[in-house]
Amino acid sequence: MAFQLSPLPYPSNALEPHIDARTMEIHHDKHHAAYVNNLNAAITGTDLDKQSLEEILNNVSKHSPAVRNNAGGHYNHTMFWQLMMPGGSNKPSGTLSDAINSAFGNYDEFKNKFTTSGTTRFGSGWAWLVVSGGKLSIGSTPNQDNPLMDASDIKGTPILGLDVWEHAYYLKYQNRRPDYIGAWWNVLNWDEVAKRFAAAK
Ligand code: MN3
Repeated sequence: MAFQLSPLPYPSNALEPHIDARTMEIHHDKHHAAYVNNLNAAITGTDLDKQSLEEILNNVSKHSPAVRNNAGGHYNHTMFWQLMMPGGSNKPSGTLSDAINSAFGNYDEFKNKFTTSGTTRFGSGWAWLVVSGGKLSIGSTPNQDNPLMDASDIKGTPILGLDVWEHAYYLKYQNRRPDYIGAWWNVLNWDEVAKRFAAAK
């Protein structure tokens, strides 16, 4: 087995009331598990089973739709769980805060722009904060695409990602994606974003 599903880094009810336990269980144990299983099925017996996830994503335009969707799904969700924590953390500080202010004006402008990127993504996809050439930018991708993919419109190292598929919020928020995004800011782990920012620079 090339790739494995890691457990959630906190109990499934740890993000309540913002993200409910049942949604977390189905999202991790069913959706994410399926991406891992389908990715392994798609690469078994090919030379992709010796590549890292990042290598597969970097050249994804050469691979099948099954590899693209499931490699993206595995990468995106692994990152997504780590980017949340019970109760959230303090707003960004230090060099990350400086980079946000320099790219977007201030924290509130950044938050508005990122929220808009998530609410306006049509259908299923992800909103991203990306580092490229030392600079931050915001964008979104459809389906399970991400900014590491050679096929992506927005490219760079993702340091923050938000799942806006209906499976991420429908049980609690139904069609109210903006309410889900508003609640998600409360469980955001900025320390993890800062760590990824430092590594990406
Ligand atoms: Mn998802």
